[in-house]
Amino acid sequence: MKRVVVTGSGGQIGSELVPHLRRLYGAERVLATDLRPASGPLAEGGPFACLDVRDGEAFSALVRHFRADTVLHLAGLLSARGEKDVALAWDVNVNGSATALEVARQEGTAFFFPSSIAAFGPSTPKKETPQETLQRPTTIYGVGKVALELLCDYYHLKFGVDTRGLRFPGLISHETQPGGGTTDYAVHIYYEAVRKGNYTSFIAPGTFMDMMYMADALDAVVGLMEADPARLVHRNAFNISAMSVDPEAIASAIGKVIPGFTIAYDVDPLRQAIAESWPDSLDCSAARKEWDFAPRYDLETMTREMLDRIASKGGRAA
Ligand code: NAD
Ligand code: AKB
Repeated sequence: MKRVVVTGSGGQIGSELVPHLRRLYGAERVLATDLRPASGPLAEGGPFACLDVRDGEAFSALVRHFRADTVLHLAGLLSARGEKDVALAWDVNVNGSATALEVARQEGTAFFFPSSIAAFGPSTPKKETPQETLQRPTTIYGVGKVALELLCDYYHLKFGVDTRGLRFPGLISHETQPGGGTTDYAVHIYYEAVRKGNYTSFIAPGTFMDMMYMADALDAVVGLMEADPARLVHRNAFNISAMSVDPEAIASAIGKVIPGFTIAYDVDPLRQAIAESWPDSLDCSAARKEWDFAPRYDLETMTREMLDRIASKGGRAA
């Protein structure tokens, strides 16, 4: 991974992955793209271009002119937003991703696809969900993730494209707000803790989902894309997680840093139903074995860092 094109780079992951890659490989070697013009570090820290991933010709031309060897394809709509606009979610998440994969084939690049815990459904074993198991998701977002996991494997087998993917859990970060997912509460809670000392959760107590701090997610993307292909038994996509938590567990970790912090509940039926259809906890042994996945942050260390960073920005989102 030496010359990289990143799609959807203005989102929660891309806004941190692009600067991370620019530090690793050099600013001029990472082309950030998104639908709309970027401002701030994304645009000022290195090359940026507007790109709708559904436009295959424009996409191919950018990758060719940049002489990219890797496409990291982050553009997409998250789970709750997808349920509110199914046609758009299908168009961007499936048609747009299939276009991106075809560009990678034509231009001879490696391809990274971010799958999700959403690739599982209610019939999947809920605890220590295996790497390979039943995948019958009940959201349009999850259906798209399964389709792309399979398509990425197909492109590897049929055309030799170096496709690799991660099933991200909910990602917790303090740079860019999450873009309409079910796990968003696990970010909002930290902002509200700093601003108000209390939080009203749209996810019910006792609802466990996998989560991970953004720093570990960035390391995981680089670790997987740099991994020796001879060690990879799996490709699309690896279970990864750093913790399995419910809102009470996060609230209790925050309470140790902000005494008196309280949590209340006003459950959103849409996002609660999605959360209940996902696993409680993933088995990440394949990622550990095949490319040494090892997250550094647990709930306590992540909580301290989230609260420190948000407080240092006066509780404001970037
Ligand atoms: P986000 O919603 O924060 O950002 C997505 C970006 O995609 C936005 O900047 C948006 O402008 C862009 N985009 C939307 N439609 C586009 C189009 N047609 N062409 C080009 N760009 C377009 O998402 P994120 O949280 O950064 O997630 C990135 C990827 O990782 C997504 O595929 C998501 O499903 C996956 N993922 C994220 C999480 C998480 O917790 N953040 C967890 C699992 C998987
Ligand atoms: C969402 O909640 O939609 C995402 C995800 C886990 O895929 N954060």
